[in-house]
Amino acid sequence: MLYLQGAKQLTAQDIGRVFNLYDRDGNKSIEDEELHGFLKDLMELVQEDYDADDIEEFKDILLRECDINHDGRIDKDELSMVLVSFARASSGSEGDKAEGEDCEAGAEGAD
Ligand SMILES: [Ca+2]
Ligand SMILES: [Ca+2]
Repeated sequence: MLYLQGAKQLTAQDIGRVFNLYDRDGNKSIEDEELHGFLKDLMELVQEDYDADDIEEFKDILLRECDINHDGRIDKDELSMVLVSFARASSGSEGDKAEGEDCEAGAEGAD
């Protein structure tokens, strides 16, 4: 949570830390329950009131926009795009943000 809140000045190290935090079994990807936990934390930052359906919907959007290799998991590169685009969205106008597209643009300079 704390890492995500400080997302405006993300470094590769921060991204690595967030990744390790959520990749609990250490298989280099965030999937299933790990992904669910990650989405839940993100959801709490943007929305006070949410339910399981909101998380499912959020997951669909996130995987559609940021799961570049379409394996249904989030690897570190993909996570960095999620975080960068999320940081951008949350530092700009709140609420009325465009979904998607920013993800791929965020890939540049992520390394
Ligand atoms: Ca994992
Ligand atoms: Ca993936």
